[in-house]
Amino acid sequence: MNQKANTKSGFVAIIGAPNAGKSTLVNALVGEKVSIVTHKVQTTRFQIRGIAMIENAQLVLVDTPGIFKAKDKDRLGKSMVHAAWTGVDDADAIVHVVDAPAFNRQTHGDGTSQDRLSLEDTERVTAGLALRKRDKTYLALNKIDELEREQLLALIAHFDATGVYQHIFLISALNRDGVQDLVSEIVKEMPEGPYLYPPDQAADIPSRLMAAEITREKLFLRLHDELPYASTVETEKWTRQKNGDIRIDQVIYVKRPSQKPIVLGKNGQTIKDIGAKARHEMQEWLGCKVHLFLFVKVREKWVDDPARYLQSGLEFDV
Ligand SMILES: Nc1nc2c(ncn2[C@@H]2O[C@H](COP(=O)(O)OP(=O)(O)OP(=O)(O)O)[C@@H](O)[C@H]2O)c(=O)[nH]1
Ligand SMILES: [Mg+2]
Repeated sequence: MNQKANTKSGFVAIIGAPNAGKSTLVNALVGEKVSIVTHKVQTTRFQIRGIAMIENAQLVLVDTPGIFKAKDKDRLGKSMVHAAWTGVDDADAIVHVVDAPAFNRQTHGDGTSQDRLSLEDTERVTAGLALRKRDKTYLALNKIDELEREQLLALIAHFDATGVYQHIFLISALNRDGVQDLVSEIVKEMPEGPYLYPPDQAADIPSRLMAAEITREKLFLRLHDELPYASTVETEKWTRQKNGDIRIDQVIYVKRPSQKPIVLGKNGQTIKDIGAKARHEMQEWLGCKVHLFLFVKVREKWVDDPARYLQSGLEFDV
């Protein structure tokens, strides 16, 4: 008799407030870095699909931008939030990731202004999920490495009372604590069906875009306080050289002329450091030598330019 288990596959949307740890969780599940992570809010700008193979199941993890209250005029923000909810509506299962320590601080009155926003955004996500009334909706209370047991129990009680979630998991995406239980539950609930991607593929993101994301991560890590989040990176050229090396030319776009010297740094030292870190990571990812050329340009209107949105898979008019 043929005992071979049938294959399962499906989309799992990872949503939550900015900075909750969604991309960290996706990377932990995939087992390699497919989505950039920084300590800054609004790091992820569009849907990124990471692919995890777990026994006979293929989980397509859809990392989404954080859900927040975008101001009327904030076109980039609005299209990011739209991309996040689209991920939810297309998914077989939903994982709502919460920054549990931030939520805990805010409910005890000792939160920062960012904690307050995080709590408000978390409640916005819960409300959005309540409207959708979907099954296979899970809560992942993240960053439990920073919390005491009693604090966790209070949070569980709070979220349980909303009636939105079928299961609540306690995880540390950073240390992978509790991640296995979450995965087992998701796999159990995935529909049977053929794999959606080749089993050895880790991500569904074009290489040029991934390369741009790597540089954007290094840029944000280096210049978090000095640059507005609207700075962006684009890969202009990608050339495989005769000797097998890859040459990548990228442009860092800033919004104002005054931001250009910040990115360049004294004697070009800042951009040199950013470039060296990005190149190092690209070499690990691509498994060959990379020659990276970075240019800085000012483009005041990029957040209003439809072409830029299409390039990263965002919808302009939302
Ligand atoms: N202590 C702790 N920190 C974590 C954990 N998971 C993520 N972080 C940190 O939280 C910060 C945000 O992580 P990201 O994965 O970029 O968060 P995100 O939800 O994808 O953020 P956006 O893309 O901006 O919406 C980073 O500094 C992570 O290192 C965790 O389990 N424990
Ligand atoms: Mg992210």
